Amino acid sequence: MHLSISPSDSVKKALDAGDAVVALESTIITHGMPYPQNLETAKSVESIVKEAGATPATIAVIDGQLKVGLEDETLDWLARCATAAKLSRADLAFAIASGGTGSTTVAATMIAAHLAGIAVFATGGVGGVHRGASESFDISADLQELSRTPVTVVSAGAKAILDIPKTLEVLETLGVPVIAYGQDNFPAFWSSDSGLTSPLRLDSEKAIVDFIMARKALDIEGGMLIGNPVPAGDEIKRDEMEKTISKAIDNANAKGISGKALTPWLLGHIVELTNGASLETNQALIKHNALLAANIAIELAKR
Ligand code: PSU
Ligand code: MN
Repeated sequence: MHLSISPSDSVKKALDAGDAVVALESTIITHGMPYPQNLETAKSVESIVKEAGATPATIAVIDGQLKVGLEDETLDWLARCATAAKLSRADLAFAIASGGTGSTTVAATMIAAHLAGIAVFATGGVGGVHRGASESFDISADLQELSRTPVTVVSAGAKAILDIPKTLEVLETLGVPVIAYGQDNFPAFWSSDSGLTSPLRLDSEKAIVDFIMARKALDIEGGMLIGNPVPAGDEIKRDEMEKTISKAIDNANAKGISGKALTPWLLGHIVELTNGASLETNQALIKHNALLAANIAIELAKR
């Protein structure tokens, strides 16, 4: 079987010219935010990347085709599609082989980006070790992916619904560099500060690209995780968020929500519990990440 990636015209042109391209995931569109905020956010994230001087490549599987860069109509359609599967490493190829349609998580977006030749990717928050993982064994495939696929992932940290200390521990075990951007502490998605010191800190795009190049020169496999703190004006403080999160997790447990459904369910429920405030923060942080990712991709394209 011959797998063809289907890059959009603009992505193909940018890749052929060696210009800066930023990969974007689609699970945040189909499972991470409600319509129409999901579409508005996806569109403004693409505009931010373009205005910064890079080309956005939103990734998804549509009718068995691995799309790298979505046409406006397709993005519009996907944002309203209630039946798209959530695809990670385990099921990306399944969707392609069976002609299915699905959105890509951080793990699956990294695989597709690397295949297409894209080295930088912007998301909201990566998956990680869930609270209670010692019982549930629920650890996102995003972490393993970071250890094997050479893509730099710009996030606002690990979602605070996770066990962040254990997530950092697993990343260290897997040899994944974790870098806080412009501060000492690792950010916690809705909050700029997780209360935990980040293993590494860098303060400029140039320093990040120097690090990417040094890892390449040493032939070290895998990607790296950048934690870009949510802007101060958009954050929800950690203490305030923590109350909402424990309530949401209790409700998820009471309803028996688990597996792939857990992250989307919690995100949706937290939007309800915060009367939409968490959604606004989510929108702000992903836009902020898109800009940093574009600047890293532009710096990388110069080398
Ligand atoms: N960040 C968001 N919203 C999301 C996600 C991340 O702001 O919906 C998605 C990403 O696609 C991430 C996935 O890869 O959640 C993690 O899911 P899980 O915990 O099931 O691996
Ligand atoms: Mn999981």
